[in-house]
Amino acid sequence: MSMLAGFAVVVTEAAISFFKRIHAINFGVYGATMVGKTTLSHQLRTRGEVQTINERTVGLHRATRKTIKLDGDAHTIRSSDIGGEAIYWKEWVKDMQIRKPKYVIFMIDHRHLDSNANLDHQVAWKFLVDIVINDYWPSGKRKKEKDYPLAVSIWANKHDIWGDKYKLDKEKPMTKHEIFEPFSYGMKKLNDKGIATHKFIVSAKSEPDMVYRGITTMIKDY
Ligand SMILES: Nc1nc2c(ncn2[C@@H]2O[C@H](COP(=O)(O)OP(=O)(O)OP(=O)(O)O)[C@@H](O)[C@H]2O)c(=O)[nH]1
Ligand SMILES: [Mg+2]
Repeated sequence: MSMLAGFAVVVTEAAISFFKRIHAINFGVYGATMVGKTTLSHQLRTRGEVQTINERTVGLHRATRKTIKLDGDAHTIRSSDIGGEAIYWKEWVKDMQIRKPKYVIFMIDHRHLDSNANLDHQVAWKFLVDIVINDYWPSGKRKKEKDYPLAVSIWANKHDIWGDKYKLDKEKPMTKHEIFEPFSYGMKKLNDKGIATHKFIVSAKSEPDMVYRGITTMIKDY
């Protein structure tokens, strides 16, 4: 390679890296109350152990930028923190309609494994999937191509709490873990609509590298 061509490669790489840092990719983070959405938002801004959060999020907190760096690769994302109690689900819809997230993270924890009677995640998931696959927004406005996310990922959070009780089978990939089972029908509906789905296990409170890897994988793979 001539010196000039080498210089051009270096300049191009620097420009791409600068663009990735400046250009924020919209993420939507949703899920039932207490799954760890606010914790995730803090993790993306601080990287480290996030303090225990005792307050429920009320309504929608304006979207903020977060720059994450993993293996020398930096990306800037933008996400809002919205309450997970059912009264705030209409705010998830507004957030999707206004910001049009390219990537959606639906967070869950292990409460449905602890109790068959607990349907918090399943009900919230059905609500989300119906909104995402519908051709129309609830306002009646017809969706355009850019109104659909590229991918929806289910993040099973709090692995530090449930990991010992509901162990990962070493023979099986992480995506086959029983924690994801109730969500497969909704994932199929998303796939049928041409939206990719993804599964991930994290500990938003205490495992920044897992969190950063989850975000980077979504951006790179979809
Ligand atoms: N051990 C552990 N606790 C977590 C983790 N993520 C969140 N928590 C705790 O779970 C509780 C709920 O977390 P939040 O981040 O407030 O949950 P949320 O989804 O924002 O809840 P809403 O605002 O009501 O929608 C808090 O006490 C957190 O400290 C985790 O990965 N591990
Ligand atoms: Mg919250």
